[in-house]
Order: sequence, then structure tokens, then C-alpha cells
Amino acid sequence: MTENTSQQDPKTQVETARKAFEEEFEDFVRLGDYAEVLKLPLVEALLKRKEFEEFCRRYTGKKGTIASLKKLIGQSGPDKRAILGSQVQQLEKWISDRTNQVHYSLSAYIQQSQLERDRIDVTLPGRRPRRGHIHPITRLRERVEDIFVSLGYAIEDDREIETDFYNFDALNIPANHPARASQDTFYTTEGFALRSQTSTVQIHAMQRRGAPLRMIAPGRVFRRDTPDPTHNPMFFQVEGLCVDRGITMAHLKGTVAEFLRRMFGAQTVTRFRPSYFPFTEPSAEFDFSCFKCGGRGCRICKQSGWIELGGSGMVHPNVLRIAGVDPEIYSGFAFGLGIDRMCALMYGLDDIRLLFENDVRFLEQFD
Ligand code: FA5
Repeated sequence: MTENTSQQDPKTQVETARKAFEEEFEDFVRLGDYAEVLKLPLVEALLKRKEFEEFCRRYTGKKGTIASLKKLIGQSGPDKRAILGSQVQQLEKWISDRTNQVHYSLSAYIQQSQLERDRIDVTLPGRRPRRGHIHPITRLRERVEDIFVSLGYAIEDDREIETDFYNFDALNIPANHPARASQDTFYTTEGFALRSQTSTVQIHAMQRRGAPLRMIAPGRVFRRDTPDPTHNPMFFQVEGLCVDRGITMAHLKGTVAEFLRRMFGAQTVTRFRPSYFPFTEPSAEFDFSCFKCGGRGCRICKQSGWIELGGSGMVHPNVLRIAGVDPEIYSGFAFGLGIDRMCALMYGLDDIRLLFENDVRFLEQFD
């Protein structure tokens, strides 16, 4: 209560308070009508409620007008105390009667609108997440892995960045050897290179695990090849290595033939052609009878009846020695095949670049 009003006699102060309330309440009175409140947007109703609560607090709060008037009751003489008490009480009741309706309609409307806003219809169907699937190269790699694991081979996963030593020297390809040119790769200034073949894992695996050893190493390799329908600068190979006492070319042929039979069917025939790789001696490339025409000749095998798959041979004694395996005691065979071209053949693709363009419309076909 202001300085001015506190100098008035208590009865007048009660009257002044009533008038002041009535005047201010004018701004809120229409909110006692639920139909009026319904016209407000929720945010505005929230604002109005806040304003209204502040207004009410100024009259009926702990430090409000009614509380100050109640203090006057105690201070007035015994003859006036009862009358003043009843006047203040009446004013308090009158204020609460008038404000109750506004409180009620504002709160009811706000509660209803918030419920409406937050309502979740649990019966609506959910949004189905788009299910992806495994890339055809990965699927093929997993098939190859499954077959070799069932033949007792371990799977080695190794680095893609190599030193010259592992990519070339340890594989019996010294500097200036012509075989380096056909596997030119990407070099860093610190003398590291992206591996150009998974044969690097032969060395790491023998150094790590010694002999005897049976492992395959699927992985990414890199070459400075110009992209075309059968070449990519990045592609996948699977390396195989078996080192033990008395391992011969017969073991190599039997293993590769069994792998291809499990991969393409029991009728599959394998053939070996003499070849050259610096890290195997003797070396051979292997082909298998076309899975589509069974060897009669078709578009896939370019009418030859055969599909070329990879290189192989008996591990060169220099390679065994450099990896810490005694070639006087142990011998071994190794093979390597590219899975991108195999994948393209199996799915009838005429361009392996499609496999890495990541066009979802293309990849979706392999679900
Ligand atoms: C090798 O890389 C030897 N390391 C294989 C080997 C391992 C021989 C163990 C002896 C013992 P080659 O360079 O031929 O060999 O590559 C093997 C396969 O990789 C090829 O048959 C082919 O399928 C695939 N390939 C080669 N270059 C590319 C390329 N640019 N894009 C896609 N596939 C390729």
C-alpha cells in the first residue's frame, strides 16, 4: 500500500483497495468466460495466466494488499477491530470469488490444449527404417572365407599401407625388377606405399606365426591402373598360403579345385597354366570351367569355356627364408585371386566400376 493510502483510516483503505482491484480486474474479467478463452492461442493463454497470477499475488499474496490490511486489524482499537476484521474478510472473499472463475477457465483451457498438442497416437503405424544389405563384394568375400575356414584355414586381416620391403623386396622383387612396373602403386613421401597385392600378408603371417601355417587374407589393394570395365585402381584380392613339411603342387591343385567346386558346384573343372610370379616357383595361373555354360562357351566366358581367376605357385625359397621359415624343412603353396572380377562375372555385370560407384539403384538389386 502506498504512503498516501496508509495515512487514510482503515475503513477507507479497505474501500480504496476494493476500487483498485476492480479497476485492474477489468482487464481480466472477460477471461472468466470459457468461450472467450477458447479464442486465444495457447502461448497467449500462458502469458495471460502469468500476468493474472502476478495480479492476484499483489492482492492476496503474502505481501499483498489483503495481508497489509490484516495487519491493521491488530493495530486498531478494540471497538473497531471486529468491524474492520469483517470488512477485510469480506473483501478477501469477494476478490477470491471474482478471480476463481478466471483461474478455472484459463487453467482448464491450457491443460486441454497441452494434452492435445502432446498427444501421441499409439495406433498409428511406425515409420519403417530402410533396411540396408551387404555389398555384393562383401557377400562374395564372406562366401570365400566360409569355404576356407571349413578347410581349416585362419583368416588374416592386415595393413593396407606398406613399406617397399613387404610389398616388393620380401616378395623377391628387388628394386629395378620389371615386375614392379606392372604393380605400380601409390607412394607417400615417407617411403610408404598402398599395397598392390595381398601377397604382403604372406610375409607378415609367417613372421608372426611361423610354420606350419594355413591362412587366407582377404583385403583391399591398390594399383595405378586406369579405370576401365575390368580395372579399378582399388580392388579386392584374397591371398591363400599353406606352409608345412612336404607341401607340393598337388596340394595346391587339390585345394584350389576343392574351393572352386564348393564355390561354383561339384561339376566345376579347374585348370592350371604355367606362369611367372617372382615370389613363387614354379608358378601357375588357374582357370575354372564357366559356371554359366559348363564349358561349352558363352558370353560370360567369351566363348572360351574357361574363366581366369588368379595366380598361384610354390612359395619361393627366398620368400620363406626372408620371413624366417627354413626352406630346407618347410615348403608351401600360395595363391591370389581378385574378387571384383569374379563378382562381376557371377552377377553378369559388364563393368566392375559399377561396384564402387555407390549408386543405390544399382546396389539395391543385390538384396
Ligand atoms: C597378383 O596380384 C599376385 N599377388 C597373385 C599371386 C598370389 C600369385 C600368390 C602367386 C601366388 P595379379 O597381378 O595377376 O597377381 O592379380 C591377381 C588378380 O587381381 C587378377 O587375376 C585380377 O582378378 C585382379 N586384378 C588385377 N588388377 C586389377 C584391377 N586393376 N582391377 C580389378 N582387379 C584386378
